[in-house]
Amino acid sequence: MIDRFKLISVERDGDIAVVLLNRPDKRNAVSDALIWEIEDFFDSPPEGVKAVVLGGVGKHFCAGLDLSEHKSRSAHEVVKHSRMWHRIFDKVEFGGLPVVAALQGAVIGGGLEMATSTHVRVADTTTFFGLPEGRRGIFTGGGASVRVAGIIGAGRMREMMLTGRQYQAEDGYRLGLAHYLVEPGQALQKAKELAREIAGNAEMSNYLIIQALARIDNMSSADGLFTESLAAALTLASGEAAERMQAFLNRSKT
Ligand code: 1HE
Repeated sequence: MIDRFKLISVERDGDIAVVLLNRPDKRNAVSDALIWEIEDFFDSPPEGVKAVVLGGVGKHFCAGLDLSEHKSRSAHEVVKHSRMWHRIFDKVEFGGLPVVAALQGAVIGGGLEMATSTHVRVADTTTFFGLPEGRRGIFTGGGASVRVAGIIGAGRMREMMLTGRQYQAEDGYRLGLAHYLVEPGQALQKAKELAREIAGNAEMSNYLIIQALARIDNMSSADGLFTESLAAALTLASGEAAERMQAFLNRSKT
């Protein structure tokens, strides 16, 4: 256990780190202090960690923005706050480590924005996904317009926000908000298994899978294909790729 944190718990488990939002009495609502601890973790993950599990203590992954901190902010303060969330969720998505989310209960508003900045998402069947911003008189500010719309499409996201509709676990899984659906209470276990598998990949491959795919998605086809060739060259020309391919061909390791 790493004890410089108060609102998240961080535990080292071999070559993975397990980071849990730890404010269950407030349903893991994201206060400034909490999101700064997430930034602190991703700025300097423990030496040797190769993959991260991100989950929440209690029955809910995360109830989103801590509404109690947002009753009276000026427009300028809100823009700066939103940009701060963008900066920190960019560190989750592009910090260089694969991140597997373990989801249960509420994955709402900023909680969904945080979840969609991870790379692999496991939901148990108690999970529900929502964007209640419209109901609260606000708009998304932590990246949902890009990351949630990128997964379910702007049309579905618009409908979700206008009607306050929540998707239950099964539907969220079908739409790609989660990649795995497991029994209640099993998400953390499954996320750890996946993180260990991912940690066993070549680091350069993991790095490029995280960095390159999202960027290629924003490029023209011609630029994307060229970037793909560069990424392929960086991995294939590495010593580790040669070793892994030889091991496969020797049937000594897959
Ligand atoms: C909170 C928050 C919060 C709970 N900020 N304090 N997010 C929302 O609009 C979701 C609001 N929360 C809920 O809908 C529900 O709390 C849950 C469905 C997640 C859970 O329900 P339940 O019945 O288990 O808990 P509860 O009784 O509603 O809440 C327990 C406590 O957590 C209570 O505090 P207490 O001191 O009265 O015990 C709640 O006030 C507190 N709590 N959620 C602050 N979100 C950068 S843009 C992002 C924009 C957004 O994220 S908008 C979505 C905000």
